[in-house]
Amino acid sequence: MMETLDLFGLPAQDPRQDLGPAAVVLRGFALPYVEEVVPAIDVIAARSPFRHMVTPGGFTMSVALTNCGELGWASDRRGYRYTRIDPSTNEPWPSMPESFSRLAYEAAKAAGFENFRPDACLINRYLPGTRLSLHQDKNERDYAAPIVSVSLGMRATFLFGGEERSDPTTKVPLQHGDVVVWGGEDRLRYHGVMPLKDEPHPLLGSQRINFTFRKAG
Ligand code: MD6
Ligand code: FE
Repeated sequence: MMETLDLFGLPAQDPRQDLGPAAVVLRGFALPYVEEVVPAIDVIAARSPFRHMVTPGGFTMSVALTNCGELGWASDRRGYRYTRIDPSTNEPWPSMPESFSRLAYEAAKAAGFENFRPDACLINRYLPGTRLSLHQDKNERDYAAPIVSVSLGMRATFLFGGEERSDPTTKVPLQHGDVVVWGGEDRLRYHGVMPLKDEPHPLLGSQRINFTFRKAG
């Protein structure tokens, strides 16, 4: 069968790509929100700056992170946890902008998860060379709610594995505006991000920003 080509003669991307029974990539879903959401990143980072956290194993993470929402994800030598107070500023995390909650709610709905009301948004910043090693997300209280993950800026290769660290992984290219939603039986699958190449993005330059929205509390 002949492949569909877009306006530029490039293969047209399927707007939905299933990664599992309850995990889907929604291509470009966040694009209509970019104008509202991107400027808010700087407002959040002015109050709770991006920082490199230390893992319980003593390694400094190559990804820099901050949070918005009632709860924020944090790591130190004692473990991973959600906190109401930013440990670097001793102030509450900045509140979640309405445009963020709306994006997360609509993406979850498009993926088949009704009424998603996240209380936490982890904001990761990747620079060229930054990677995120394979991990499971399991610090949330309730695994019934999905996770909504938004990619902005430079493209990255997302690795999606199984329930054991040693399970084979598939490589999923993620671009500016793509949203991954996962939950249900896929909730505890290992995943990570390969080291980023330096291919500056027209809007965000040499960085990739990822939001992961969760119902953590
Ligand atoms: C990232 N994402 O894409 C890292 N976790 O930068 C994650 O670790 C992640 O995308 C849980 C669910 C979706 C994700
Ligand atoms: Fe994760």
